[in-house]
Amino acid sequence: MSNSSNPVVGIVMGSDSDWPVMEAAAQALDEFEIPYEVDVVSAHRMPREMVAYGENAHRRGLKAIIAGAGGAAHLPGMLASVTPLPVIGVPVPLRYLDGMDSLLSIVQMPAGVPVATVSVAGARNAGLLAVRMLAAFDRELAEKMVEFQAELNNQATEKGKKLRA
Ligand code: RP5
Repeated sequence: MSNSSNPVVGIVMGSDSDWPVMEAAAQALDEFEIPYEVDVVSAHRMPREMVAYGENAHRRGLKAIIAGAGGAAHLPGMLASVTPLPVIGVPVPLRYLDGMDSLLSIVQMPAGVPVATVSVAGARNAGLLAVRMLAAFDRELAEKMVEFQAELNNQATEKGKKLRA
């Protein structure tokens, strides 16, 4: 799945069962009109394809990878070990352990192989972080992010007004 033939962000996950969490990343990218692709690339069930995806991602024009996985969540870290691109890891909570297993599997990377880990089920922030990465080299996109932040401010201010009334 993709929203463009020239995606700049890859959203990948260990299983299609991760999609209900991961679709929030796609939604955030849609809001900023960022072209992306979506795929299942399991570190454990399809390791060779996973390595090929990571090794080729920058040559295909991707600028960042958002990788979600649950349980023994090795996908983000393994991708980070074979791609030069920034990898944003999304811990997907499974039935047991409240996502702590996924979080710790993703966040505890050895020095030299960074993964920017968002909160458990934090796929929306993963999408927004990818937008910020792209905005660092795109002034128009940076201005869109400024507007987005102003809107967040307005919403929070309105909530405060309602509570004070
Ligand atoms: C992980 O195993 C996936 O990322 C998923 O969160 C979990 C379970 O996968 P399924 O058994 O639902 O395919 O690799």
